Amino acid sequence: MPIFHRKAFCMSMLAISAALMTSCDSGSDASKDGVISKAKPEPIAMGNPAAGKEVYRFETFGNEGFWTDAARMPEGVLAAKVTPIDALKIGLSVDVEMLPPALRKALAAELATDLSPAKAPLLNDVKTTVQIIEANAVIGIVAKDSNRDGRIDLAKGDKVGVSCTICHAITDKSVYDLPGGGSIGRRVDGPAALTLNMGKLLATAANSRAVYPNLQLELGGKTIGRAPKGLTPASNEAEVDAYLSNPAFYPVGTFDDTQDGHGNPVVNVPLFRQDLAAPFGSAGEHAILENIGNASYTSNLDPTTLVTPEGRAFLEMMGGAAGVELAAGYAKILAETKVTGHPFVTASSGHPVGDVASPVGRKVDRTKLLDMNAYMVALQAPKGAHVDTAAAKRGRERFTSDCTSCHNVDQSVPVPTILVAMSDISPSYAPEVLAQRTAPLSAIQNSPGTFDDKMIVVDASTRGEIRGNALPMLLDLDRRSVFLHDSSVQGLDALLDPARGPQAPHPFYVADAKQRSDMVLFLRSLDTGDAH
Ligand code: HEC
Ligand code: HEC
Ligand SMILES: [Ca+2]
Ligand SMILES: [Ca+2]
Ligand SMILES: [Ca+2]
Repeated sequence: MPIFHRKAFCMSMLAISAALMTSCDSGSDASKDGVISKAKPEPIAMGNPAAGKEVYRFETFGNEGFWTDAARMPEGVLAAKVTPIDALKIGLSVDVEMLPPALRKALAAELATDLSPAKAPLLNDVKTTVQIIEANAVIGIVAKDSNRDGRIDLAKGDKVGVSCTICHAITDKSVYDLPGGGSIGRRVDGPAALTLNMGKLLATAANSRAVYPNLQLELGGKTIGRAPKGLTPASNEAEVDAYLSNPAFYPVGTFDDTQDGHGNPVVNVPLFRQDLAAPFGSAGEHAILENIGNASYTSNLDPTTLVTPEGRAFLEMMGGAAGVELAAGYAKILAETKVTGHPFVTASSGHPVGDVASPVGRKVDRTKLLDMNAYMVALQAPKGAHVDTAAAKRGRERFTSDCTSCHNVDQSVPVPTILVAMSDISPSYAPEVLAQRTAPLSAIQNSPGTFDDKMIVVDASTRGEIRGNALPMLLDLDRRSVFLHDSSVQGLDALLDPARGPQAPHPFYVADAKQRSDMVLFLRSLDTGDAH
């Protein structure tokens, strides 16, 4: 079992990255306050948090063109007769305060029944789903008055888009909670949507082939991901839906945010207290907060930007021949499925392609991104679990001695900004180089297992940093059931149990079961309050 002596760890890292000099400075007062990195995160540019709340919840920058006309989500909802109960099973959440009072009352009455079609007709009727969407009450699914007639009616040409909240908000469950699924209650922005089945939701669209760049594909005759076979431009709607709907390929609570043709969904993360979270993304690919929002809006929430000349240049820069093949296949699908008028997202163009600030050469309105930054900084983390104080104290002591070569004890200060090299967090990391790229980009490479899959193409080399893992905020852990960014470990006890083996990713264990239990309680109790 690898034992991390702070010094040894820093030495091995130093060989790789001079940036670590700051965090491994021997003058660090790590032992005193448990803060290991003095490297300050980039200051966050901030606008107006109240305006940012609206952006966070409802801004789409026109991506309803993609979700309604290209992926055809509403058409799929109608075709599959997705009832409100089905929507909750997919993990969608409903903001009760957005519902018209009469509907709110009727649904409350039905929720008190056995939910059978006889006793709960509205909850078993797709027409109610449409009503709830039109009321803008499904968190993250944004209905727009696209035909500008002053009301929202999907049957009359109004459209729905997607906002950040679909993955980065929940409810307080005050009205209803479907265990393992969605909930109904007051909106809570910030916590990750851990029970959202994003794969299944994408499959619900009538033209799921439109999210081709985010699927597990066969490129250059090869495929990487959890499915045995990759999808191709010839794969039909049913085949794409089967991939997306299979939680063994696309786990619940994850989203495949890398448009690289690899099947590498990663766990949704919280967006509260983003002043503590830099660098952003599990590969630490973003140092600047607004850049990840821009990337999300300009490519993940409207993938059709990838077949613009700039998008194609970006794919080629990132993926070489595989990127060119991906773009060609995607263009073929868009033509075949009669998707026109793309890209849909409203953004300025002419920015440098491949720059972290404008990957596909586009930028959405910066004022809105900075407003949203302010909101994501202002959102507070939930309180930690109430646990036995003596046990948590023992856990804290063990954590302070064993885990602070990387993590802070105090979660009210920014996480250390270092990236932990893949070989340091995953002893079995043995990447095979698949393609070389122009500096500063690292080579495209893949190691057996899923732990490095997010980073096959995407890593922090775009900003001159190493390939590795950013440190997560150890917050809201009590609500989590799967751990590590690839969703590979079930439960905190399992994460810390040496039974996972010395070669497993994050092999930092507490062998004694009693001490492990103390550590788990300590971790579950963490919040940004006093440092326990
Ligand atoms: C469909 C789901 C989904 C949507 C929509 C989405 N995100 Fe995310 N977001 C994720 C996932 C999954 C991650 C984790 C990525 C990783 O681990 O590499 C993430 C990570 C982030 C992070 C990094 C946080 C950290 O602690 O490192 C930020 C910031 C972020 N998202 C902002 C946004 C913004 C802003 C929007 C809206 C423009 C948005 N996201 C839309 C799923 C989503
Ligand atoms: C070598 C650095 C390092 C050490 C030592 C280390 N961790 Fe981690 N830890 C990380 C990184 C990096 C991640 C994020 C991994 C990922 O992205 O999947 C992480 C993730 C976690 C998570 C999961 C959070 C999540 O969101 O899934 C927990 C919990 C955790 N560590 C606890 C511990 C404990 C307890 C110890 C000591 C027994 C420890 N860590 C030691 C680097 C380290
Ligand atoms: Ca479909
Ligand atoms: Ca991917
Ligand atoms: Ca791999």
